Amino acid sequence: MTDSLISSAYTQALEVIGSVEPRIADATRQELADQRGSLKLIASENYASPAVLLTMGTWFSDKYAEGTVGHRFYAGCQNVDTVESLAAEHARELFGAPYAYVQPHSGIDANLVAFWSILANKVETPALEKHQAKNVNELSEADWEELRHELGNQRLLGMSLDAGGHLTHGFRPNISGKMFHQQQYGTDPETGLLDYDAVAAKAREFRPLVLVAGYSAYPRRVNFAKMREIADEVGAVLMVDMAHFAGLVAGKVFTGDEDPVPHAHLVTTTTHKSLRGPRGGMVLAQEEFAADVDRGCPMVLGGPLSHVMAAKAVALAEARHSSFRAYAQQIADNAQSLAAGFLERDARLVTGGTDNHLVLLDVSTFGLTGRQAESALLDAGVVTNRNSIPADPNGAWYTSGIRLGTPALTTRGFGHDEFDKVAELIVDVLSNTEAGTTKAGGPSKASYTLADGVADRVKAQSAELLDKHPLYPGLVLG
Ligand code: DSN
Repeated sequence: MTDSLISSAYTQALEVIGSVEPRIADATRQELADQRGSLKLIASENYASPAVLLTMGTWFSDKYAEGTVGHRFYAGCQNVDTVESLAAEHARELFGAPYAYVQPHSGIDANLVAFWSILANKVETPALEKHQAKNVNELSEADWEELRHELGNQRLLGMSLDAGGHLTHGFRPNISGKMFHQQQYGTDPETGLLDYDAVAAKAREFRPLVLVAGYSAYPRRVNFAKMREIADEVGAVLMVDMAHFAGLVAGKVFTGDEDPVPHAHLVTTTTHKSLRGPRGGMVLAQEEFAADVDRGCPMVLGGPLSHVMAAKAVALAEARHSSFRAYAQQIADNAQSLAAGFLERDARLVTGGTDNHLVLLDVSTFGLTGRQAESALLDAGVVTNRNSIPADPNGAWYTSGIRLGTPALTTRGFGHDEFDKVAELIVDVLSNTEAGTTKAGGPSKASYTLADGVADRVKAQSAELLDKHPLYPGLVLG
């Protein structure tokens, strides 16, 4: 697609939008300017291609299509069928998965679909026997009353939030921690690394129905073959949430034991992180779960977002291109450069480094909480998010860590030298930030002071990097 086509597509679209609600057109322009002008290091974000973004802005948004391909609850879904079939085909081919369900609207939705499909597939209950129903999809209202109690006692073992797991892996405030009787595994207190023997011991004792692997803030690779051995030994279903690293799987950076697809019964993902697609989710499944996964809508999902499924098909087609492998490898190489840049400057990283797409920086060595560090960095145009570290004394709100990811800036073309400079700029900000005090004079976990001139200095140096690697080069809004 040529630059002038993209420029004129967006210029005209914004004119149409602006003629109805100019403030939305203005905010859209401003968002582009803000994203162009800041160092985006949020590990779960990226920049989708213009083709992916444009695909989301069409009349597919207007169509209802509950059901599955060829089996819809609405008439006139022939084009949605084309879109959904293509997205699923690309997903199966790209990941080598027997089955792909591309309807989930988000990662949490994808996980809910997977959980319900496991319950539907594996749970035999007195309620089912009593009513001689074949599975949970055939229960009456009265059966559900009884079943809710029983399903609540099913066991799930997932990675704890402070070790890098996700809310949906059994964290108490999430529905996954309420519908399942859950326990969590952590990481080794000394090394910060996953201890497979400890996970196995916990699984033997707890005997979960579901073993969840995957993470959103663990800076290392996982051996999914070992996780499957553990699941098999205790008769659990292995569900892997690869939302963060789907791009590294697609790009063949994670292969063999590190590729979850051949090892897990179910793999869930988002499509907008390292995979660089539209905001949405997806479930890959072994055949035995396919029929239950297909009941995701209406079991736990609203009608599919056909315009987003179309954009998933476009993004997955992009990820099947050989250039995506180079991109994925560069994400991992850049994370190494970023980690090395911090270590050379005496910063402390959880696990001492990284071998995926993210780095978890312990900011307590700068005398700061994660919240103070996140805010000071934002003042200097560096967009990150605060994150708990293992055994975090500051809890999940203030935290002691900053999570940094390389997928977005790698899309802009950043390489080793740029990421080394990013580490330098971050250390500059954090070493020039002082924790504040509360009104009563005690230490504050939120307030801070960034020394005069630092924000401007860092912004000026960031601008040099950002100008060298423009976001959507050639896209000029008229
Ligand atoms: N919010 C995503 C992340 O930042 O990792 C996960 O849900």
